[in-house]
Amino acid sequence: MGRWSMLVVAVWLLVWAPAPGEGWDPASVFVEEPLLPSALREEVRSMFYHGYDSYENYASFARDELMPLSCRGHSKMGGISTTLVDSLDMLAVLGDARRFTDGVDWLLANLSFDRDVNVSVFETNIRILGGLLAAHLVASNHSRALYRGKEPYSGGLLDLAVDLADRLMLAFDTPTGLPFGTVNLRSGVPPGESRIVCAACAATFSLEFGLLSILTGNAVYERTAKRSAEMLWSKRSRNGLLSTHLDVDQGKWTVQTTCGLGGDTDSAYEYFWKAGNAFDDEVYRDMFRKSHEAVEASLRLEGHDFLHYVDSDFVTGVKILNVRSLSAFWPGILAQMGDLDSANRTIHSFADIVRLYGYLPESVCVTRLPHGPKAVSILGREPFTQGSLIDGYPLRPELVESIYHLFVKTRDESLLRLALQAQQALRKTRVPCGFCSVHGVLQHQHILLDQMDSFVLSETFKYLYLLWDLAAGPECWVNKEKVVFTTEAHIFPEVALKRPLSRQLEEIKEL
Ligand code: DMJ
Repeated sequence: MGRWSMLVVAVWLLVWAPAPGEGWDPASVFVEEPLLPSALREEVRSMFYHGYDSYENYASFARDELMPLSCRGHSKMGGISTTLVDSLDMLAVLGDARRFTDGVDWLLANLSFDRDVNVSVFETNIRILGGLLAAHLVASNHSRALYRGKEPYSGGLLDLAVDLADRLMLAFDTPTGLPFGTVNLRSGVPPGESRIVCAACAATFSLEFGLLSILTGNAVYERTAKRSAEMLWSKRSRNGLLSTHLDVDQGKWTVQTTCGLGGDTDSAYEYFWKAGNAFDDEVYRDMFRKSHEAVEASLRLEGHDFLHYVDSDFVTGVKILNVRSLSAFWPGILAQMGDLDSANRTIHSFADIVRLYGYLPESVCVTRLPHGPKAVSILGREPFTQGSLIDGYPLRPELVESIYHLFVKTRDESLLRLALQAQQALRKTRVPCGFCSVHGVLQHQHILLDQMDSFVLSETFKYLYLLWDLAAGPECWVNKEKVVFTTEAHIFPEVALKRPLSRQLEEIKEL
């Protein structure tokens, strides 16, 4: 073989050759296996530890995320220990006092937000602020006895949370109250920062900022979150839906093409629902009620054997035939609302896609699915736009999250079979240093990538674990108490959220 041919083969091996476990046929993996909830729960526990211990050993707590193929870490999220903070309440779910205490002690000794780094306001809120607050509530709960440090816990995580929130708050200093997308943790909004923000990035603060207001007695956080959410809501389309991006100066939509429940809008709707309930807040409740009506009227696409929530055009309302992976949170909300039939049908339609491709691709056009022709004929002569194809599956939690919420309501065993299918697919992503995201899903290539997002540990494994725990006969405290899951699956006990809101505290102070 000549030198050039050898080079080509070497490059092919490095770049394209499938790693072990890649390119599998779904039929060979989704095989019948006994539904044994306690064994499957233990399997999830060991999967979580494989990811968490690999992060600690190969990335180190100082890094944000693990790179499971190269067995090292990255700090692309500011170098603020994202995976550690994101994982703490999962350690509490597992009852792992040793790792929980070690993690908290490590953060109290090492984590500082006084860093010259630019971070995403949205991601830092949901992963870090949410993670710190959830862990603070666990550590403060003496009866749970999960924090076993040398000294009693004295609120250090809450101090970190306040320090971080005050840095994020600088992003909201805009004419509309809509936040910039990025802040520098040390110096505020960076010069030249884009003045465009995504809808979800403007309205996914109510739970974290609301709880912070309750814990500190300082109303400013909760008010800031609400002002931004109300501003966003006031910009909804004629059909009552949000689009994806708007400017922070006037709140004008910049990309007026798409409305849907996928990325860039998803958690805005989720937080209308969750904040309305968590805080008994009529303003958020009304936003959700109207959002729900609009979603049902404009995004629902169904036949007798499928139900999808697709996208629509902001101006014309014409349907765009995307089924987006991130929108899989929606049936979980429907389940919590009590629309069990729609929740069940949507979840089963997502599961059909998983059976076809092995994983849920980021976006697939309805016409690609077995029931695609039927879906299109249901639309009849109504104009519609073809959807997009976005490949890849970064081990997202949304489908198992919804399965969990529906199982809470129905205890329907068919849901457990779908969860088992998700777990069977996750087994294929395991490598010696963790779990890998997947690319090439739509082509059944299943190429493993050097990426393990922190939400794999904080959400995907948490919902799976809690599901099997519920099915086995609940042992975990989360399944025995009333809790609210943030969009990053951080656990906020309802009793903490039902304390008087800061607004009321302010009123009390004024008496
Ligand atoms: C998580 O970080 C959060 O759930 C967020 O709201 C959007 N999706 C990712 C996981 O898919």
